[in-house]
Amino acid sequence: MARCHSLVAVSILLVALVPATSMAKEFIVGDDAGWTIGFNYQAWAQGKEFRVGDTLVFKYPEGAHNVYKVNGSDFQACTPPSDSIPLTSGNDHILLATAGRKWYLCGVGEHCEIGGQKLVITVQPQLQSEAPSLAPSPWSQSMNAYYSNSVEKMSSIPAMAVASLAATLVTLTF
Ligand SMILES: [Cu+2]
Repeated sequence: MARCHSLVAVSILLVALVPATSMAKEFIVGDDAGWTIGFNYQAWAQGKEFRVGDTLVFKYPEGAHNVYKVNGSDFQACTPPSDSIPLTSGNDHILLATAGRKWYLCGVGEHCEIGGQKLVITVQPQLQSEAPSLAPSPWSQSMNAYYSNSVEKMSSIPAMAVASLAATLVTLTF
């Protein structure tokens, strides 16, 4: 019976803690200025830490601008590729799914060339495990290993926290 209870408790812990500790952020490009001309997006991006799982939101009056995701050379030249379709909703969410350099520009008129409406960012990989605050017992280390494998890339800090908590709890209830 104890085993049953502790398994239920561990499951509840997992469900309760993992989503709450997810660290994904949402960046409103340009903050209050939004996506527009005459704004320094390089200055805006400077010092910000973009990570896989975060979201960029381009906000602008629908029809006034658009958003193309481009490569580095198109970015330099301010030319959106003719075969790609821009985002045009005025509230465009882009999930940063992979690490690396990402380039965006507005394809309306000369907003990119003259208006400087272009953004380049570097997306970092998701945060990997940092040292857990509790000294791990051999058992909780194996729990950590288990959880990082099974929960896979779900941010490993919460996974480790959950594993430590779960380990403590199981030890107590057994
Ligand atoms: Cu524009």
